[in-house]
Amino acid sequence: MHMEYFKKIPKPVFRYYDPARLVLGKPMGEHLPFAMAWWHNLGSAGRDMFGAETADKSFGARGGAMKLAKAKADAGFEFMERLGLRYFCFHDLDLAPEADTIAETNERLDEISDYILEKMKATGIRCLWGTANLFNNPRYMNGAGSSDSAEVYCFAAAQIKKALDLTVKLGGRGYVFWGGREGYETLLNTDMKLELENVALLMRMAVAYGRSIGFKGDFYIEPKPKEPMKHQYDFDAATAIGFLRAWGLDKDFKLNIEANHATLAGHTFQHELRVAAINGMLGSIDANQGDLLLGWDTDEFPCDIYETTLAMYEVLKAGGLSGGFNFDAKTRRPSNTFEDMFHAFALGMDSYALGLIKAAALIEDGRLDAFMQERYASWRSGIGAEIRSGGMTLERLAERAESLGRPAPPESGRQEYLQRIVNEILFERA
Ligand code: XLS
Ligand code: NI
Ligand code: NI
Repeated sequence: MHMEYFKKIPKPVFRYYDPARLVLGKPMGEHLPFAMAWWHNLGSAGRDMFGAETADKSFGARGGAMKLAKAKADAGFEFMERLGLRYFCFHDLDLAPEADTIAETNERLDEISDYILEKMKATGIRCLWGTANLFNNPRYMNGAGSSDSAEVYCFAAAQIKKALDLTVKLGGRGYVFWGGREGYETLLNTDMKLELENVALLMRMAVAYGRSIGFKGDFYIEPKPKEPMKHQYDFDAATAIGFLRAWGLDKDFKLNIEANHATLAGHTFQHELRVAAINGMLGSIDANQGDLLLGWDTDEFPCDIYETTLAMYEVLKAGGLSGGFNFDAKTRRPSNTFEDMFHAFALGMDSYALGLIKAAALIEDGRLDAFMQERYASWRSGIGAEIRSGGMTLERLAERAESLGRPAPPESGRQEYLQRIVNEILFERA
């Protein structure tokens, strides 16, 4: 038996998260398939641009890369079990570090994924999604699928192929493309058209390969407007959807929406979720929170109940996620103990649980829906219904306008009334 890492840390007591509690007739645990991000929780130790690591994530391992990789897996499964997390997400190189050759790296990945698979079998913990880290190695400095170099592109393909093998081996529900370096620093040196075409070709090849090895899940694009690149091609949900449709990838892909990426793009999280949902592409969520005073991806654990409520409102309205809620989040640099990791997940899980409870209450209350019904009533009968049926012409509408004389002004949008309802439900009822 390996060592226990977290034995001394008291099991967190959840205030709202109760997987068995029924919300809108479904257990909370089914509404909220939470996942641990391997990279942050087992990898990030607080290094930033100005300072060294503040936490110790060596997990007592000594004597080489594979020892550490296994210690991380041990710690990760112990952590997930203690918290009741049922899923994890990974990049290929989170599991084991890159070696000198592709063959050696793949050997390492085979070994560690065998090890992880055993732990999955023993615990029932599953894989939400996998991905390839196509941003760390210097070879990807100009992008992976969008690199200027065809040779670099081949390396990216090799990594995606192996990451798909791993995702299938571990039974992942999804496979993510987050194009951190797919973008540019300056258009002076960038053939944007060629780069975008190449990214699409790479995704097509990934779909073809994935399906050929039995991957039945969804591929996801995770939009982000910038960072590390000055401009990222998958800027936001609308941009990614347009791209997927233009290349016929929309049947195989959905979106993985990250809260912090939404606000970096100048949108609310709710906006990005709505855009994905109305296009039938809301797949999965990277559940974190940004800092609106900072222009980068701070990846904080979510604590803003107003935001988790509106997010869960969108998720419930969309009929749930085929993916899940991945805490792509890390403790703040000065929160450098194992205990902080438990507080962080308890914070995130409770924030989403409370958000779910409140979103369900908003739906059951019915006043928001009732107002929406009333607001758009003119589209359900008469001229509105005729327009909606698609058979109208501009000429006929112009005639109709003339016959109206002076049209009545539209009704009030009643924003403050609606915001009062949200506050009432958030703060006056449990
Ligand atoms: C970075 C992204 C990354 C993806 C996975 O901003 O959020 O962590 O989720 O590559
Ligand atoms: Ni993310
Ligand atoms: Ni991010």
